[in-house]
Amino acid sequence: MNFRLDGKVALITGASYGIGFAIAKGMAEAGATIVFNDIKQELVDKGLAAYKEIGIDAHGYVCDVTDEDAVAGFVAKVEEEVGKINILVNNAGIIMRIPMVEMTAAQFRKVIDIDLNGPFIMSKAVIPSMIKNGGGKIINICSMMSELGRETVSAYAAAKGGLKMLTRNIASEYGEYNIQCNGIGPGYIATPQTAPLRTEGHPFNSFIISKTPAARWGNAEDLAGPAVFLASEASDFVNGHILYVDGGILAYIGKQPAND
Ligand code: NAP
Ligand code: GCO
Repeated sequence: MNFRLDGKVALITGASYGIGFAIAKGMAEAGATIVFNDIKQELVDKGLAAYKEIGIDAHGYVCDVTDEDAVAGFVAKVEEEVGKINILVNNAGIIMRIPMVEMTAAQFRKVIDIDLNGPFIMSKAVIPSMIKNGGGKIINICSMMSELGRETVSAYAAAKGGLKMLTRNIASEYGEYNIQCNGIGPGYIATPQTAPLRTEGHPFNSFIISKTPAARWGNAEDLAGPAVFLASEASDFVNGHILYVDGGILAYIGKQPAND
């Protein structure tokens, strides 16, 4: 079994901070060279400084994952400046929490564009050279909302449900080229994205803890081990799978009101 990533180039989208940063850190510890992008130079600079602080010599680029031409240029530049991309993690994503009937079609499209079209655009940009190189790993960051719905997140759930099926389709279409495409479905993780739900006294905070057998929010670091596994040779026969890393949420009905 080989869980090491020595000599591999891993591109993690939107990884200046949050889940992407923790996954990149885990992959760097396993030996990979880290490349990441973000939409603003300021965030790329912040990310580069944060990686440097923990001893990682990462390569950061400005690129919007929804811009097909920019992505093609970005991937070509990475291949020229860093090397062939062996691992792609489609992590960049946004959420808008708006009741569906109040949401505009433009807002809905924006979420779908970043959370679903982005992974499609990034994946199609790296797959041809993965095929030429004899294989590769694509990891799509899905969600509880790939399986469950809740009030206010219609666009996000539609995008993450779609991302689950894009994952299975990439596995189906390119598995014969030794490309494994799997998803990670994080539970509720303490990052800037969920900060508005975790404020002191917010009812959602205790709601999530009561829904999670682990009785806590996840940390971004909880995703690192599963991501390294799915990026390594140890998972070479795992394809089209969504690995839920949720402290047990999907297995659980939620805390009973009284223990009887
Ligand atoms: P986050 O803290 O908001 O980080 C997301 C990153 O993506 C940010 O750096 C963001 O940059 C970047 N980004 C947004 N739009 C982009 C674009 N068009 N092109 C390139 N980069 C872009 O989110 P997170 O909580 O770490 O989540 C990371 C991923 O995990 C997302 O796909 C999210 O949906 C998913 N997820 C999160 C949770 C959770 O509980 N936190 C659970 C399940 C799944 P800006 O700061 O400029 O927006
Ligand atoms: C929300 C949350 C979620 C999580 C995550 C769950 O408002 O319900 O932000 O959607 O971030 O994706 O897995």
